[in-house]
Amino acid sequence: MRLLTLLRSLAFTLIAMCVLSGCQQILNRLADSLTGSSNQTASAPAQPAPALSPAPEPGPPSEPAPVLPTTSPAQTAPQAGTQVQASPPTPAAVNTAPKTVAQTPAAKPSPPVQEPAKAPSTRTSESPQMAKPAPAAPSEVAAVAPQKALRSFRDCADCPLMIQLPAGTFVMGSPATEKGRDADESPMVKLSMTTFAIGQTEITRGQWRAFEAETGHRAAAGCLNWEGDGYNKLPNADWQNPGYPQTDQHPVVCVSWLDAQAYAEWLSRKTGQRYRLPKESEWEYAARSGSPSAYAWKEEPQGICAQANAADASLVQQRPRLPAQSCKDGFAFTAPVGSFAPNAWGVYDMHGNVMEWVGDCWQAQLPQNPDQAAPLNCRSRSMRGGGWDLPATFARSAYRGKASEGNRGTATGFRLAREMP
Ligand SMILES: [Ca+2]
Repeated sequence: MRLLTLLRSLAFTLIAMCVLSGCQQILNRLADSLTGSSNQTASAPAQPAPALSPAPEPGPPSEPAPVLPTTSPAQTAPQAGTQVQASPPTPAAVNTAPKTVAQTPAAKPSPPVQEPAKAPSTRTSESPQMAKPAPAAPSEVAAVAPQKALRSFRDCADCPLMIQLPAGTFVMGSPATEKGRDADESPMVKLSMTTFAIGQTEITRGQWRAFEAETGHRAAAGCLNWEGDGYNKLPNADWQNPGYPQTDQHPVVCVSWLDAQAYAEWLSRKTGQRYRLPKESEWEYAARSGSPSAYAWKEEPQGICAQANAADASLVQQRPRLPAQSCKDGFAFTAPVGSFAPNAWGVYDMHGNVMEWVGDCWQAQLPQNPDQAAPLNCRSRSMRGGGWDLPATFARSAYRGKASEGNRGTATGFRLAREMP
């Protein structure tokens, strides 16, 4: 009886729970608990979340590889285009290209121009120009140098004697092998000369005196004197009193390029002919008179005392500080014009005695086209020929000096050229 009562109360409880919370779920739970089976595999824990996180990790190492090739061309392209169009490929080439472009124009001219003097390696750069003409010159000029046939003339009684030089070719400048030469005697150039006349001698003090008397031109006092280690201006020195004795047969000194220009213009007006200072090319043509060597007489400087008036032992007795040849030429200062033998064309004192003004503006290199008009505003003028105050090397045919056109010097004079109609 008691068991029956217990069953009845259990059944009653179940019915009541069904009513309150849903019979189906309760029945399912009851069945599950009785059978031990499970349908829960379809719910929460089966998700693959742990498998996703390792997947992106292997990605990062491989990422830079595809990125690099695309970014580097993008960076180099604009540089190559704007700076140097010619060198596209590597960044290194792009960076260095602007430097090389900037350097090349400056670097090109300097080697052939500046270094010829002593470095044997640089001879090769000049040899094509030098080796060719040097041997050719003597025979060429020898063919046009019949000394006795050269015509000489004066355009007036007091005018300088002029010698008409033959047309011909010659090589201006000195080879790298010439002793004592300077870099500005390069590059050598072969020139064709038309006929012209050049003064047989330097303009003398007597001729200058006549010019000043006739024109009223005055070459001012104040004359530069070579002291061996620099120039000293002698304020009271002038062409009449240069600081050493002269006669009217000596070359005039202490005259500037501008003074000489005035003399040439006066003589041109006086004669109706075209007188002027010789061009550098004309001066050297006349000095060489067919000789391709350093001096017209084809000898080394040791022999200069027999040929020309340079700084010598006579001078050292008067001016002990001046470098000089050890031989004696007999003249401490200027010599009367024509004291030494003329060259093959009958022209005197192209080597030594006084340094001679020429018409050209100074150029650091030999002018390759001497007929080109000179710059209008040049202040430095070329000078040629050495002088009584300088050793023989300055008297070489190719030696080039320069000075301001207003300077006057105790060893500076000039001679004239005349154009032939
Ligand atoms: Ca002398």
